[in-house]
Amino acid sequence: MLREKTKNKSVLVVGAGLVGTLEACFMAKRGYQVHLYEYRPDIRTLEHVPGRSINLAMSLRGRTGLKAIGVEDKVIRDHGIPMYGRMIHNTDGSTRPIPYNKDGKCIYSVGRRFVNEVLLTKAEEYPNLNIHFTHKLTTCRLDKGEATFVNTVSGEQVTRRADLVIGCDGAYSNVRKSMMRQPFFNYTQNYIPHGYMELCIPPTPEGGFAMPANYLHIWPRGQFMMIALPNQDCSWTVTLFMPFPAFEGLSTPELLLSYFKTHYPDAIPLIGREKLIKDFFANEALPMIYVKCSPYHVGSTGLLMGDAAHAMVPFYGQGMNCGMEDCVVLDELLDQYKDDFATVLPAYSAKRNPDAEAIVDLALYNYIEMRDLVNSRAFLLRRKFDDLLSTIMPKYWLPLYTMVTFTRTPYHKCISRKKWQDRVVKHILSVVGMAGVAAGVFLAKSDPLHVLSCSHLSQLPALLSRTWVAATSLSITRK
Ligand code: FAD
Ligand code: EGO
Repeated sequence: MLREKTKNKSVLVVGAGLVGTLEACFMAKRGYQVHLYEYRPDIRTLEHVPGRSINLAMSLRGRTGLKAIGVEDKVIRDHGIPMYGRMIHNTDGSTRPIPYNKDGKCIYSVGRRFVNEVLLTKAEEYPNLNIHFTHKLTTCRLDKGEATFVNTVSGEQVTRRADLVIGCDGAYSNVRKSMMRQPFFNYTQNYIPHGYMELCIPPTPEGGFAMPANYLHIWPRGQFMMIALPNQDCSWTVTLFMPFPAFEGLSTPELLLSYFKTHYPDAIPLIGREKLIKDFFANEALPMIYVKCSPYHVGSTGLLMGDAAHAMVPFYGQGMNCGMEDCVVLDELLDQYKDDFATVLPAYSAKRNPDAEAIVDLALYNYIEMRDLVNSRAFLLRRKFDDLLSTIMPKYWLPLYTMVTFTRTPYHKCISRKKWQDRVVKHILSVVGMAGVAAGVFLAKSDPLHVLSCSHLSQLPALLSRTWVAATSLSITRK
């Protein structure tokens, strides 16, 4: 089974999170000698795993990665909870479901720990893959394919060499840090003013879900937002997003309760008054960062993937999905260029960077848009508008969220199509507006003064033709 070309080559993956473990499996499947290093102990042996976000929304891009190594069914069919749409919660406690689409497409709520464990167990099935837990990367020389770890149990230092070192060590990547002094490596990181805190809605006394289970629940409140994703044990993980000063302002149980009464009254009995107070003050608000850098490779011996390469704010539910798609994209390029790292790595940087930066931008854009939609009515209206257009023009109007979540359209193309759509909407609206003016003029029975003041009407034919040209050129490029 193992291929001649790859079996004598070694790959070292740093970080056994969602992306690192998946990437290690991909490389083991190709026949490489893979060593996977992880700072933490084996999470399968821990009772409690510290860290962020208990569950995540998984969609097509993530599933494509899981499928390639044969664990999609295990995660999605046996474990994932389908969410067929959003459930919008209004301030008065009323709710409204909005399906993602007509054909029953859905996203899945999956447990971070479960997915990571399935991947680790899969990784152990490859005889050419070794996992080294409790090894923290301290320094690395990517240009030499070298990495140094400290064994956090014994204190011992080990330096390893490989043909390729892949950094999948998350948003605060140490591997990335080692690239900072390399000429032409560009890097930015930004914190947003919001923090997040995870709370929990327990199962009902009967042991069922306290809210309709197959939805992503959203409480849109402008600057404040809250979402909830279902867990296997019928509980919900609730994530509260607020600017950090607002978290600090909620300094007493009274202030917390009155804040919830104002913004999320229906959530108080769901979480439970006492539990809300206990959990809120036992937890802390966590920051959100986004990172862009380029290129992702160093020569033919170093590469960054997942959050290490492109951490994003969680407002699109795409961080893990994008990281898992990274693995698929690299695998395709390894096929295309016959596992020649010197060709594959630059090609990967060139192909993936525009798409990764596009989804980092889209996630940030969603943050700003959701933050500025003052209430759930505004949220609904925006969604309705998008859905209306896709009903009128289902052939070439996919709402942005649909394109990102339910297709593998390269992220940068999602943005260019969205921009194109926005231009068409503007044209349609101005044509409609012009037609309105024309009707007004007609009704004014050709009062010469009035007509003069509407001289921009002469632009109408041009506008109409532009809209038409745009529409036809799209239908051509679509074929
Ligand atoms: P990580 O999951 O951070 O894994 C990095 C691994 O590297 C860890 O195991 C860590 O211990 C290890 N490591 C770190 N440093 C070292 C070192 N020096 N030496 C050795 N090992 C090291 N994405 C979605 O697709 N859908 C969602 O719904 C979603 N919701 C989210 C909600 C929140 C609140 C947040 C914060 C993120 C969310 N994401 C979501 C994003 C998702 O969590 C990340 O994109 C994903 O975890 C990235 O995986 P990764 O393997 O690249 O990094
Ligand atoms: C108008 C209406 C403009 C993450 C709606 C933009 C994101 C954005 C954080 C949801 C769903 C998975 C998520 C929708 C929009 C996860 C997501 C969405 C949140 C917050 C999230 C949707 C975890 C943006 N997907 N999404 O439309 O259902 O719309 F609300 Cl705060």
